[in-house]
Amino acid sequence: MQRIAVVPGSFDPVTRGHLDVIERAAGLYDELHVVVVHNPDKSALLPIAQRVSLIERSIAEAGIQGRIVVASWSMGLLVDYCTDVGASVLVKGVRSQLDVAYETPMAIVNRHLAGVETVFLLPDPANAHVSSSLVRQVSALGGDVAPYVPPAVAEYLQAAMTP
Ligand code: COD
Repeated sequence: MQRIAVVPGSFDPVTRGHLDVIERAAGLYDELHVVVVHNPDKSALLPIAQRVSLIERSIAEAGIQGRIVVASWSMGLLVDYCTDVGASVLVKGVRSQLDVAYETPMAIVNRHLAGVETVFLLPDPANAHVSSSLVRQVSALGGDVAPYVPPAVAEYLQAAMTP
């Protein structure tokens, strides 16, 4: 039986921390879906299609091995996407107690709703401080985001911020 997992996120934009989780998850499952989901609690910088494109470019640049599908989902519950593609696992990165507190109820509800389990990966310590919101802030204030994001994203943000 194929082991299929989903790595969901806002990915606004995708960071080196996300990419590390994607790469490690790709090594654990036969097929991985990286799914861009609108998070209504956050105000977005990039359109969803642009986030998908930057993830695709970043995965290609990094030469990440494995069968990876990049998609977006706005049709309802995330577990419905999982059911549609035959995925039984969600993979999420947890950097802190705050992430654990945010993710725990969702993990329990997703298991109750559809029997989808959530697997948590600890971040690489080199990326434990990295978040998309930090990247958006540094970029908006004219700082160098290259240490925090894949090259394709750094290039895109630099071009977008250049008057
Ligand atoms: N290192 C490791 N992991 C990281 C790092 C890092 N540096 N940065 C972020 N992560 C992890 C996050 O902890 C998260 O697991 C994932 O990467 C995505 O992060 P973000 O910030 O891009 O995305 P979020 O947190 O805004 O995404 C939230 C979801 C959209 C995934 C979430 O809201 C969700 O699962 N929604 C489901 C909607 C639903 O069906 N609800 C009903 C039942 S719960």
